[in-house]
Amino acid sequence: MPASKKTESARVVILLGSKSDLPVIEGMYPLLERFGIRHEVHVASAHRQPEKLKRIIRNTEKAGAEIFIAAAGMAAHLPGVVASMTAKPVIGIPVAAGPLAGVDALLSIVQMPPGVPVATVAIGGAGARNAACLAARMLALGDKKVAEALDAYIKELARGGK
Ligand code: RP5
Repeated sequence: MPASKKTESARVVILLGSKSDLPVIEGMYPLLERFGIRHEVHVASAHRQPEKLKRIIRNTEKAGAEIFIAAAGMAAHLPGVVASMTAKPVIGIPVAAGPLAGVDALLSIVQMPPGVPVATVAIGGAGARNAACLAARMLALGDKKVAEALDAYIKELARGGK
């Protein structure tokens, strides 16, 4: 597993359609760390391991998960399937995994039917970083510490940071 914080009480659960998606989410860890957001990562394909996926969602929700982030490539149904299994906010990251360079995944993730939303970010690593920032913005609504860390980050961006 990557260098993410694995605890029993992750606030953000990151789900990947395949181990091959791991490099895409690397840029999320430093952001989640600086925002002080406990997180954990699981690989569970919506197509190949639907029962495993269901179990992970059930168990992590029970343990306190507040937001799910799902990254997948090609016919990327993972974020939508996650949104069908939980009422918590779901953020989808399209991964450039096949000959269509992630446009396939983008359209698969963004075109959800009414009532089952997935907040879709950009394709690849930039989108993954925004997924971390979006999760922080959601948690900041009810968490002063996260709000302060987010505010400091936004000020850093204004000074030319990245
Ligand atoms: C998707 O298919 C995964 O999310 C990955 O992006 C892509 C290829 O998966 P692997 O064949 O590398 O496992 O389901």
